[in-house]
Amino acid sequence: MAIPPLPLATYRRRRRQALRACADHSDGPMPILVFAAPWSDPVLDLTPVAGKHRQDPWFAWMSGCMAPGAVLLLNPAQKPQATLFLETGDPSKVVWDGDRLQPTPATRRAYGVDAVAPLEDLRPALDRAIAQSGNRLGLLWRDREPGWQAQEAQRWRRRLRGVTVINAEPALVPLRLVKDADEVALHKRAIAITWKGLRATLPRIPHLRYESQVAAELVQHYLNPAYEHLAFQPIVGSGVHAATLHYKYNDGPLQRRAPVLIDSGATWSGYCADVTRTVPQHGRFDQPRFRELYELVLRANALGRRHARAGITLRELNALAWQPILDAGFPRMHGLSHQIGMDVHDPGTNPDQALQPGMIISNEPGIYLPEEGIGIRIEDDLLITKDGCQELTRMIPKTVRAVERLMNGR
Ligand SMILES: [Mn+2]
Repeated sequence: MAIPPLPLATYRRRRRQALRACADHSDGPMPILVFAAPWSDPVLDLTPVAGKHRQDPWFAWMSGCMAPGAVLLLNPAQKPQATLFLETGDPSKVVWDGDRLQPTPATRRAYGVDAVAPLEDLRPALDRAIAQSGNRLGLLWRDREPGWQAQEAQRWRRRLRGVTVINAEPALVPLRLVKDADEVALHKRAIAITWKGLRATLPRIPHLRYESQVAAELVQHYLNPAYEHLAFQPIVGSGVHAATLHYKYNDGPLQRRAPVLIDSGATWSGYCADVTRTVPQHGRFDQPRFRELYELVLRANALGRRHARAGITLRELNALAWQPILDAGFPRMHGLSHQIGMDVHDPGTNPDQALQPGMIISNEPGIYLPEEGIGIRIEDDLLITKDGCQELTRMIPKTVRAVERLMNGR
């Protein structure tokens, strides 16, 4: 049984906060139903090595439980308040599919929920909870990505005719924005793994021939410690591909002496790192145009770091950090920052909300000139503090000297 990565008290607090936030958001308490990711989901299954289940971030956030196909029911009207329903499977199939998490007292204690039950018992418990809360139910799905969650929600809506079903996600998003010290520690571990991968892979680039080889070497390092997931499929773009913002093919040759842009991240216990470095294929910044633009992006990145602090909004931070790039006549192609957490783009990135201590945001200015075969982005992860920020990715080289030193084995 996988142990929840955070103290059980944290999950209990989150569930209490979720019920309260949902009640405040829609005039009164209602039960909340949260779905784990199904057994196999092509959107969530980011591991190129087949098999490992990646849990839905909302379900993991509330339960710490990795079981696929499980459902968590929070009923504010009675005890047990939090019940974990598990897909127990067919005992005769264990030899084919392996053992599944069972609703036993040990499971209940391990996850700190009030009760555990087989999935078959969900319907009566749900009907009771809905009846106790004025015929209302909160479900969680992402409007921005129509995936299995939205389909599951639709299915339940059809089944529960006459029940008012709301999407609880908007009410709960603020709860995930500020990370506590335990979460920051997990994020730091994801970054440490990412650094290990980059440290091993960047010096290899002059000896490799294809973008796919760079991606493969990185992935090997990211997946190795305890077989964790990738935060997302790495982007490795050479030359004109480095100037393609959402390049995802990684199937081109490494152009000699051209920039190689690498945007990637490991995870640890569900928390994502998100780091971009852009390096010269041959390990030297000796192409004047690339070097000049690189220093410009580095300046913007430094401004982002200098001005990131509690109280500033992302809109204000964008205006300050992009200035040198705009002054030099290049367009702003994307935002400087997004929230990072259990999703690499954590929900709740809002340009007009003041940053708070405990938020983790990206700092990722860039210049993209496809016609010149140059794309440059330098991305770090910043932890917002009371009077500034901590650059969590500061050990990963980015100055011209430090990158050249790493790539040339010095
Ligand atoms: Mn990013």
